[in-house]
Amino acid sequence: MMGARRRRIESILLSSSEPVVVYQPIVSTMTGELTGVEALSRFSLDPYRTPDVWFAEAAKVGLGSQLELHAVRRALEGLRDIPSGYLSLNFSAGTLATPELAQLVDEWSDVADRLVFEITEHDSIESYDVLVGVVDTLRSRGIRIAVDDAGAGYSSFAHILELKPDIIKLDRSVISGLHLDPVRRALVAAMADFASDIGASVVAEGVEEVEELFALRAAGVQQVQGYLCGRPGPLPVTPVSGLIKPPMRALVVDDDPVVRMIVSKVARRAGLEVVGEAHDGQQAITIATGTRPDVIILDLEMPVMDGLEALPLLRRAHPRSHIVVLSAHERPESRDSVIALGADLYMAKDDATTVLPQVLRRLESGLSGDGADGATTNKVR
Ligand code: G
Ligand code: MN
Repeated sequence: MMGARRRRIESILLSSSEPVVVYQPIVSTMTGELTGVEALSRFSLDPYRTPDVWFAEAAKVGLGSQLELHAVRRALEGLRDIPSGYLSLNFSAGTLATPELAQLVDEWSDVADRLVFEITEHDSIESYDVLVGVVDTLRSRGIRIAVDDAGAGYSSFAHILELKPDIIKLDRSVISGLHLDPVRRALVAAMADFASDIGASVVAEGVEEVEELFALRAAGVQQVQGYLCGRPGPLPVTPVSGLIKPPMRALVVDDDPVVRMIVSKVARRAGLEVVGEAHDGQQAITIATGTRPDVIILDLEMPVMDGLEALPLLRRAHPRSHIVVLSAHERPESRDSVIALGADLYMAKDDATTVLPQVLRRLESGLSGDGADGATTNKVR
């Protein structure tokens, strides 16, 4: 019995056509452009079995790493037909520590910076010592490390803490329906914050709905993978186009770092990209010249050059930008002068977390019209 199963895996290892490798696009939530592709194995043998069943069977007969390496060698043959971006390959932790893997990395060292190794591990790892050493070596060669299926296995937090990955791939079970579920959304946003704090990025897996995509972008997730953007298939990979328009780009100007942090977060949650933060009018002008933001959120009272002085200069240099003035002390006379100097909207700082998100979301979704309740609007271009 065992003999027949082992022989079946051995015949795959000798095959030059099994498994068939398919490639799935991974795209930027900001631009819709391809950032990378993941190679996935498909076995066309009888009886049909999903790939995880074949890999599990191989592991049972002691050929798990052999089969993974065979599949990865086949996947790497496609690299020359992937013009840009990275190629993501799946490994279990055990396979990463084999001498065959070290040899394979030597062979492909000239393209190491285009390779991502996904660690797919559903079992808990007793000691990370060996694995962390292996991962550090791979990283020193230029290979990026991803933790796969994060949020699915009971030990994925431990993997993340120990391996300090470059990429965290959030499992479909966390992503699915997040636009309808504030708890999932909060978890994903927290993971995106966490990733950016450790210099990593998040790939959301299993994205099937366009609403999920926009909720992911608003949560700060940079990359997505799923049927929505493209199913796994033969090369060349072409992601579905026209799905993503680039977000509006915002500049946040306030001398108080806490206000800057809150307003930036509000802007990101509304789906905007924050391209800069400035602490006075002078710095705002410099950054705006370099980044040409679509939206400028401007404080009035600031040292060096205040908002009233900067406003007409910003307006003249950026006639098409939306300028929203946030004032600590809302006064009718400053409201009028601010609008006269070219602001589109004037609102109190107290409304930064209530009215501002509505205004920004409305701008971002391309809807014009009056500002939301509580804000004075001049014109919304
Ligand atoms: O474990 P890992 O995340 O590497 O597995 C990816 C698997 O998920 C592949 O078998 C792939 O075909 C499948 N997959 C990819 N995108 C989607 C999706 O949008 N929805 C579903 N249901 N499955 C997907
Ligand atoms: Mn994977």
